[in-house]
Amino acid sequence: MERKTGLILALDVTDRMEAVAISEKVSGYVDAIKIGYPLVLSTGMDMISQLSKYAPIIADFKVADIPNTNRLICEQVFKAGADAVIVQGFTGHDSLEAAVKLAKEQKKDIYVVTEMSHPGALDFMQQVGEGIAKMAADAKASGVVAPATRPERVAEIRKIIGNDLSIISPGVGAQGGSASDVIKAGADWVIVGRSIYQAEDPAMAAKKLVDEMKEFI
Ligand code: O7M
Repeated sequence: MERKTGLILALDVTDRMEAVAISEKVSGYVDAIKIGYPLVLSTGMDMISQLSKYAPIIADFKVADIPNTNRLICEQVFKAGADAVIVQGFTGHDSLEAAVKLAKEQKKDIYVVTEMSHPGALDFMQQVGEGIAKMAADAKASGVVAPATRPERVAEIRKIIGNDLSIISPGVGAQGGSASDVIKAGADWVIVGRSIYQAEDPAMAAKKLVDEMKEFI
């Protein structure tokens, strides 16, 4: 994924027309559009190819299965037109490697969730986040997902993965994180949903974030 603005839209709306209208409005400000269960379950897998004309599509299915099933899922998602798939890391190295191998064959990207951005991530996930980050680097994934709500953790994860992997970071705005703070801590992209798609003027909201990050990118 090429970094021009540092912004990824998380398009968690459930209406096809609304999804298309927002994508059209913000396409000049985003490097990718992340879509997941809310939009795909309500509209269908063809939403991926329909939106791919506005920006590269990151399919957020947080895939978490045995290696063979991970591969089968990623195969279908790439076939539908996605440029990247998000997988969970807690399933371990073999599950991740199956997804990365397929992605490399198809010149696509895999992003691995380390520690999530919500408060409940402290119950279990934070304790394994650093190990998952190391595993993602060893497996040569394209990048990891790390929390904008905890820039200090993003800085830690950056130290572990070095500069070969990207960090894409959700939790800005509605969850309390700051775009410029997490970019300064080492993230390459912020993933932003509600602060853009619920804004009165989504393009203006996206532009504001891009302007805020500009000097740190
Ligand atoms: O900006 P929001 O809070 O409206 O949306 C954030 C998006 O990022 C939403 O699609 C979440 O499902 C996703 N997300 C998190 O909020 N926290 C995480 O730790 C991980 C993700 C995510 O994208 O995982 C791949």
